[in-house]
Amino acid sequence: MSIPLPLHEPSPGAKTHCPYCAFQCGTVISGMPQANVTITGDSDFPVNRGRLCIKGWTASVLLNHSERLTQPLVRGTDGRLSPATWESALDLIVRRFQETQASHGREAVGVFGSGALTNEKAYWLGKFARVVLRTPHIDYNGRYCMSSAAAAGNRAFGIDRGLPFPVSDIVQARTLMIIGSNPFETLPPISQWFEQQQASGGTLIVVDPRRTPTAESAQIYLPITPGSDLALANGLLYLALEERLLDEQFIRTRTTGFDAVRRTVLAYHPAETERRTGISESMLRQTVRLLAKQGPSMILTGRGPEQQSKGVDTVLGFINLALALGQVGQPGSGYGCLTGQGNGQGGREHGQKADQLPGYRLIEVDAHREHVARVWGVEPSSLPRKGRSASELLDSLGQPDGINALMVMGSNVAVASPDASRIAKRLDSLDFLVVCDAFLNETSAFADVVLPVSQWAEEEGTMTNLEGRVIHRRPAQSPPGEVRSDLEVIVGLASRFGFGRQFPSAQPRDIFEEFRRATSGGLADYAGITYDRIDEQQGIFWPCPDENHPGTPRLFADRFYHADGKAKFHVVEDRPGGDEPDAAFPLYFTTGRYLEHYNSGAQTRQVGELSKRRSKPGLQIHPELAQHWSIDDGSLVMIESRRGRVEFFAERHPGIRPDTLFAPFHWGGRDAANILTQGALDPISRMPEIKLSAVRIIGVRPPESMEPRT
Ligand SMILES: Nc1nc2c(c(=O)[nH]1)N[C@H]1C(S)=C(S)[C@@H](COP(=O)(O)OP(=O)(O)OC[C@H]3O[C@@H](n4cnc5c(=O)[nH]c(N)nc54)[C@H](O)[C@@H]3O)O[C@H]1N2
Ligand SMILES: Nc1nc2c(c(=O)[nH]1)N[C@H]1C(S)=C(S)[C@@H](COP(=O)(O)OP(=O)(O)OC[C@H]3O[C@@H](n4cnc5c(=O)[nH]c(N)nc54)[C@H](O)[C@@H]3O)O[C@H]1N2
Ligand code: SF4
Ligand SMILES: [Mo]
Repeated sequence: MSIPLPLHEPSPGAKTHCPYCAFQCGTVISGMPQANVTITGDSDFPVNRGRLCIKGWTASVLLNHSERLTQPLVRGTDGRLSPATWESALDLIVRRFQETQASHGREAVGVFGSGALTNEKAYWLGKFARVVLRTPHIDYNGRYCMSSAAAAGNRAFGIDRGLPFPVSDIVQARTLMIIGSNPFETLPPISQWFEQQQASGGTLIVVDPRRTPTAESAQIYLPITPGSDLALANGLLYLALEERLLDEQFIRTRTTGFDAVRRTVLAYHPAETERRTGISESMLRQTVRLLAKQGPSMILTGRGPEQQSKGVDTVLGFINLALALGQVGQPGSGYGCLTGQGNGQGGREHGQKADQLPGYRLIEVDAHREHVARVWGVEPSSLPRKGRSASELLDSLGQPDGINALMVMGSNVAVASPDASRIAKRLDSLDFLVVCDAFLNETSAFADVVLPVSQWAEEEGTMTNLEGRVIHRRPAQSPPGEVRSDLEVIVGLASRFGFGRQFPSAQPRDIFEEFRRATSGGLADYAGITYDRIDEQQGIFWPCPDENHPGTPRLFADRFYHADGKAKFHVVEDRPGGDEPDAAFPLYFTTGRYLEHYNSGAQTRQVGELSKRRSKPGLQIHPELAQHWSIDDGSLVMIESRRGRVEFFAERHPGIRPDTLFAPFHWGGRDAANILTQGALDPISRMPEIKLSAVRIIGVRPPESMEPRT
């Protein structure tokens, strides 16, 4: 079967959005299609207001790139990937999936999705796994990203929307505390909102083991010991109690469960909090007084406190604090999580997470199964139950009772997963791997079939940004060669499996209509959103239950989303991480991002200008620690954890804690920071602990010995 490609006439000056992060900057793509494309910021789009970061305006390079995949590739008996026709590639996938399921059972086929996929793709992929493959094992890279904050939001507020208010609300926060996020480098155009906040007299507090560019811009910087954020949250609440800073009326009328929390935090004495977090008692007192007395105050978290084996409890700790101070609900106040991937928000709402169905419905709730099964025209009992989380799914590859055949759409798991050497072995032990991507990457190196798919500016769909604003990704040019869309891949496979009726179209607009019905009545209700309404209103905030509904920019003004309308406090206790420093591995190792690269680097390492600026990962190290080891800038430093070794070049930086080393995770192979990291899981969110590992320095070579690697 071949589906005609949607041909879009080139439209110079086409407005769309950036391919990368959750800020989803509005962009204007101009120039001749297939050549000399330029990308500029869309000054009409109210989130970035014309600004872009360097990744956004260099993304044009990806469109007509020489390394772009344009034909399906199939691994031959010679072990090499060679061009094949779409028919033969799709036929092969279906045959191998069927053989795997016949010999090992339905659950032996798995699917791995992505927060980079549009809502339409995420929806179609989740339906494909549940209806066609009937496997419970579908999960996605958002598990590494948003899952802890999402679980905490659901527990405390009864709903998970990263920011429960528009970014413009930041301006009204007189006190703003950012914990473990570095938005000046990870969501750069957001800095305009912080600048405005400070210009109108607001105070910015940043909590990070490194003095990042974001921390540099703050009035108060708290250099926290890695992994001690939960102790900080409880310690601040202790001080709020002691100094009688609580909003008792808010606690009484809008929340439940505070008494138990009050009892537990009484154990978090300031001296102990100071010892645990490395933040002085006077700084702790100053912080809590500002949050309580200089309101409205806002607390935002990023991946620092979330990517820990206690990530959910940590976020709940900060939500407890915001609720106890009565700082939730009015403009300029509240707790928010800064979402990461382009569609990190929508990606977690529409059914590619192991426990979820579209509209933020839950796969283990009968009423939810019935609604979605009705829309899909299948028996509710035919839908699988909850499957394995991302880390557990990957760890089961090739194992007894594990996954034998896997399809990956939109993630470079070989680079992005903790304990990467172990994941490489797991990928290698698969019987069959399919990767859909626009470029080859470290994961497709293990693939049996690679399918070339279209990129953002060649396709249409909706994305949901960090504010919960649903936006319109518009096509600017048609895809090259034989490239097809992810949606066409799914439809091509489904029809070969005999499910053409359930997957009647690969057109995003058609799929969106079914998707609206599937989400209708769910928490993440998109039923009232249409492409036209998005265009007219510069995006629509969910929930939006019908076409006359204006959308919901602000949640929580009058009520929370639990049945009683109240927010819930949760008792949370500090505990050690999965791999704390000890005598043998005395240093903290943490990871994060450079401004110039995006995630696994699969896309940005293809962009010459970005690679020139940052061609490999550096190791951030405090000058005192460096001196102890005779490390200069550029020295090659071998780092070891209990999982493996990586050699980085040193970058001395007085802004990092002397007990902590930092490296970005944007590179693969021997440069992969994830060789060192560990995957202890949060018991609730199943988030792996990529922000916290114990390491030691085992060797130093001088800068001049830098020879090219073979
Ligand atoms: N340039 C760029 N921008 C991006 C991305 C990218 O790869 N590159 N990726 C996008 C995605 S998917 C995401 S999820 C977001 C992530 O955005 P951020 O959350 O801002 O990014 P990270 O650099 O992962 O982590 C933030 C900070 O956490 C700190 N940290 C480490 N350990 C701890 C700790 O124990 N406690 C505390 N409090 N802080 C700690 C790190 O030093 C780091 O500065 O960025 C998005 N935007
Ligand atoms: N040590 C450490 N590890 C981390 C993190 C960390 O902070 N530290 N952060 C984690 C986080 S927050 C995240 S989000 C992950 C991200 O890491 P990954 O899951 O690897 O995500 P990306 O590198 O963004 O993208 C992966 C691939 O998707 C492709 N792609 C993009 N759009 C599409 C599409 O529409 N369709 C298809 N088929 N392919 C597409 C790209 O070309 C790329 O090859 O990494 C996690 N890993
Ligand atoms: S990477 Fe993020 S901040 Fe940079 S231009 Fe793209 S959407 Fe905007
Ligand atoms: Mo992320």
